[in-house]
Amino acid sequence: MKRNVISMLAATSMVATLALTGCGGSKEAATTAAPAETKAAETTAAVTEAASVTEAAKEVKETEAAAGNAGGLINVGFAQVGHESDWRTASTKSCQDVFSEANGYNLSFVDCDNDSAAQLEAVRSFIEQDVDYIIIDPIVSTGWDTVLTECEDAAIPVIVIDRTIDDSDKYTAWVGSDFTKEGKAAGEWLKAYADKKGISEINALVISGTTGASAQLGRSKGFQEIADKYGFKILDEQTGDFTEDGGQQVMESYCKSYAGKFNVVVCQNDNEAFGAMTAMDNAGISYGPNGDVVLISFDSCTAGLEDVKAEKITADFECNPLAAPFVEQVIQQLQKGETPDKEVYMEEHWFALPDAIVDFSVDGEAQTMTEVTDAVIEAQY
Ligand code: GZL
Repeated sequence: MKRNVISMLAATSMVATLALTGCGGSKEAATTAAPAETKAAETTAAVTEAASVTEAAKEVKETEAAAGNAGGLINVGFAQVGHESDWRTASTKSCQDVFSEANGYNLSFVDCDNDSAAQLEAVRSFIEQDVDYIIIDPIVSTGWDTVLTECEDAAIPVIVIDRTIDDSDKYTAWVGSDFTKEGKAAGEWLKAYADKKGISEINALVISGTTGASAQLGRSKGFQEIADKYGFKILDEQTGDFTEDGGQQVMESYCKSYAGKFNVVVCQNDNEAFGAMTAMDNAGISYGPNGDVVLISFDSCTAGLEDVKAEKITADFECNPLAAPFVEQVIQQLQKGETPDKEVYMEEHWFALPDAIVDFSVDGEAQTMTEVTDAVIEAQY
């Protein structure tokens, strides 16, 4: 019934649009057949009609969402980036645990395998299914306005998690992290740590995340800003696509091209760091608090913190994957007709062993570091 209602409303809307643009006959015919004052009246009427159709679609959707579907479940479509990292696994599990049938949800989950075209297709399939809400973790930050307009026309609220959408604001809320702050924190920590250790010159190699992902854009931007501030040299930056294989391949190339020329490696997630460590092991390059290379990572997944404790990664900058409980809060607000905040930032921590815990600030705000202990590792995602 709901699909028929929405289709009828859409058809009316099309008729209204046709009248507005003079389509359904040549533009010239629409322009010459009616004197100006009649045309203006027709246009006004069409605009009014189109607006009322969209409003009606929204009312149908709100009624349906409030009632849930036949089983009282709230239908949620989730277009996930993929399965490229430990972080991603935790993010997926968080959503599947929260949006369970026991909690009153029917979750349609699509693993988009890092394929942007597949992700747009998944969102359109959710529109076809006429879900109540759509969750998107955008693989890349652009190319979204058209499909978000389609969601808006179907009166389906969109909640963005984790990475950001930078070319459209046609979504209800975003829940995620400040990636630029993460990059700045890594840079400011490195400066404080280098000063403590008497490292006078920083020659860094960066293994970045998926090109165009807001996590990559933000971490690169933030670290570069601090590198410029203190005169770090960034010898190279290549993408490891947030994967272990990608991190290893890039690091193998770096070990050949920059042998003996670098003393810092920045990996934009733990899985890249795992790959980089394999490559440096194979090249006989030492890393960690007692090695020749300071290894910095992001995400702070359990395995990453284990490598901090094992004195391999010197500092790990967390990105919290457990967004689902906050997304559910947004959905519950919408169910009650309330307006959620447009942005919800996740809490994050900066991890190291005691010797690498130093005082530093980001944009003038003093930062706290967390010591990696067995208990901290046990509690991590
Ligand atoms: C960051 C997230 C990134 C992680 C990677 O919020 O999008 O994608 O840092 C993951 O581990 O692949």
